[in-house]
Amino acid sequence: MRIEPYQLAEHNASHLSAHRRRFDFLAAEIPAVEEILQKLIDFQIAIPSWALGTGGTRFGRFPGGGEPRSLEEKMEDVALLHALNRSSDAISLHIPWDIPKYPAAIRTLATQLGLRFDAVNSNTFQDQPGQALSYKFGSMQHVDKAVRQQAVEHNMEVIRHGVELGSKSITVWLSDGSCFPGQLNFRRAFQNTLESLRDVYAALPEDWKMYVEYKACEPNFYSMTVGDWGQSLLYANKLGEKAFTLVDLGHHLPNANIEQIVALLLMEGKLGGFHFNDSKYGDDDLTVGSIKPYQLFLIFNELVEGMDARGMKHATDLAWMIDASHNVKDPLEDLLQSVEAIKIAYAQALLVDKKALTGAQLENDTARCQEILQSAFRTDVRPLVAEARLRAGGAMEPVAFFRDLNIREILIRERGAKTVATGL
Ligand SMILES: [Mn+2]
Repeated sequence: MRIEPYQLAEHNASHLSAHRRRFDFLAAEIPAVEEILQKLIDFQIAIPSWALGTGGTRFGRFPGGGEPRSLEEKMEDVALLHALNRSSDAISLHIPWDIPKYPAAIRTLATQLGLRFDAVNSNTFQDQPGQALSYKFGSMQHVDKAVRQQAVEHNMEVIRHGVELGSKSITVWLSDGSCFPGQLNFRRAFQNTLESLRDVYAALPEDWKMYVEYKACEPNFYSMTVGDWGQSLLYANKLGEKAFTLVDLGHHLPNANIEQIVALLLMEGKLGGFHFNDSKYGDDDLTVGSIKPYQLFLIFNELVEGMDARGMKHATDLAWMIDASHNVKDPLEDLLQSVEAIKIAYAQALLVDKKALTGAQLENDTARCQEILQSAFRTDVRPLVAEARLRAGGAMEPVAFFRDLNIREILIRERGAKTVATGL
């Protein structure tokens, strides 16, 4: 469905006077407000194709209706999100769930919808129908060269699909590892994986990047062959300058200091991208900012500080993506909330008084350091984020707009109540 400009205008008009009051109050306190607004307008977060349908757990799935039935409809849903928040101008595809049958037509549709293709994602964590060899005991780490070769060829195919669409990067997440002590020779698993990744790396086009995503556990529960940022960084360093580490917020052991990981990867020039989600226990894939908003702010504080230290462009020099999916919310409302949480944390990080913080750090004034960080975190920046969205042509209150227009009901009428987005 398409959002008409008059619908946005009516919605925004109804919220305008309250917004102006809040925004003017806040803006008066922020000297660099125009600069911050521009950064917020520029900052875009890619939407993964698999987040547009209701997620499941291993116990069940409760589809909500009106889910996209095809790649085209997934792109329409992302365009809908982008129309509301003006911050979701890219889609990240998963192969083989989203193989474009007619790439030229898909590219044209993307242009019409104003969307880009973010990183393409390969899948060697499942066996696909008709697949010759099984990934039950791993893919790139497998003891059988033929299985490794099959995984390499799949990744090369993913790159070819990405090239057809104008994508510039591939994210490789491997479920490889072991469930029981003794099952794997760790060194052999690493070497096999490195050799496989090297073959894929060699097939990268000149202007492409490869993101090596790590995960601490699940589906393997004794060891993961790309289990943490150190292992990912080892692979990335050995592969070459087009290979980077990708941080997924849900892929760490409990209480890991993710902000420190981010700072060091940025220092090494090896942070490639981000998968945003939130979690209480493990890879819960909950809405960004729903459980630990302070941690998200601290991560953004390191991102902003580390990118500025290297003269990087916040909006474009790293790949920003959401990777969340679950059972009990409307997926589009969930994504609107996630994008909002990311922009709030980013805006708060932009408010940190860096000069004062550096001064306090150099004087070992620990209490002052905390005051400076928490002063930014406790600022209600929602009017700033709303103002940026308004100036970019979006909706003042995206979730309210989504509900007021009964968008889910319209999608159910268009697509049916029992549609299932492809994927797990
Ligand atoms: Mn991920």
